[in-house]
Amino acid sequence: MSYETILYAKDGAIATVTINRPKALNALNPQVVAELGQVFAEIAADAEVKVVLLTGAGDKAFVAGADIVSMSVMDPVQARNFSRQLQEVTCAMESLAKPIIAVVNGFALGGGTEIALACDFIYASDVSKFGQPEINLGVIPGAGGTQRLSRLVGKNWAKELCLTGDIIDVALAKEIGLVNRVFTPEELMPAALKTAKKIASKGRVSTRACKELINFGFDLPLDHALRLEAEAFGLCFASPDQKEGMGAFIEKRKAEFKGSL
Ligand code: DAK
Repeated sequence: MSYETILYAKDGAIATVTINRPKALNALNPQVVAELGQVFAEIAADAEVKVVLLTGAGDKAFVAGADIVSMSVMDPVQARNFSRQLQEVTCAMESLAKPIIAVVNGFALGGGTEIALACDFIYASDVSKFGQPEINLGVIPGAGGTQRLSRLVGKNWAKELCLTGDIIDVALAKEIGLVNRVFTPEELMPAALKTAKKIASKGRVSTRACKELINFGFDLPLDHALRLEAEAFGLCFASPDQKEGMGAFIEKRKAEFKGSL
């Protein structure tokens, strides 16, 4: 499939999606959001891909938010459709059976922070900045900023960010747990790739189970979530990767996981 506002590259089991509107700091207009939906559907159907890197083109921004120029002329129905479109993409990312690492290389604001939050974790360069500035535009975060952000960093930090609209630097983003790791701009992509390759070397069934249990078990009562964990643990024994992993340990060799989903 070909795309106009994103770049899609595949190297074996690693797919890289680059939002490519650097002149507008990779702001999310309806076409970008539609193409993100398409590329994640393509990735979901591609058995070869095991891990995804999501980043922004250029050296200034990951995503500076939803495109304010496009939004400024929307009527209520168009705004509602755009809203659903973005919510569906973030939910599809969360539901994707393959981990997505957000590789944040500059501003991640508004919808940019929200897209990063829908990934499985965030690696960022030391020049990155985060924030939910929607309140300055007379609106609120609409793609998870009030929900995924508060679940990740706690209600009080989420409230401070959403209510002030402040843009915070990466050091504070790391301190509050929004970002996992920080690198120089040059080190960022190689580090993300190294982690992606490590994850891609694991079994598909166990990787998927970990992502799904952490995402969808988190908000359940603990005893319910633990039961789901036990079911998924059992399911791993249906995969050849369980035999390979335990067999390799006993034979004192490196495991090679080749099971399919
Ligand atoms: N939209 C459109 N264009 C943008 C943009 C944006 N969000 N951010 C930057 N640009 C454009 C600028 O207009 C400028 O274009 P030209 O003037 O060159 O044509 C170019 O990118 C470079 O930006 P600046 O000249 O402003 O660069 P600076 O370094 O001076 O400033 C900045 C960088 C990131 C601090 C500044 O550009 C800025 O404040 N940008 C806006 C950030 C922002 O407010 N983002 C939040 C947008 S609201 C929803 C889901 C999600 C959302 C809404 C609903 N539903 C599911 C309900 C999300 C909402 C948002 O994200």
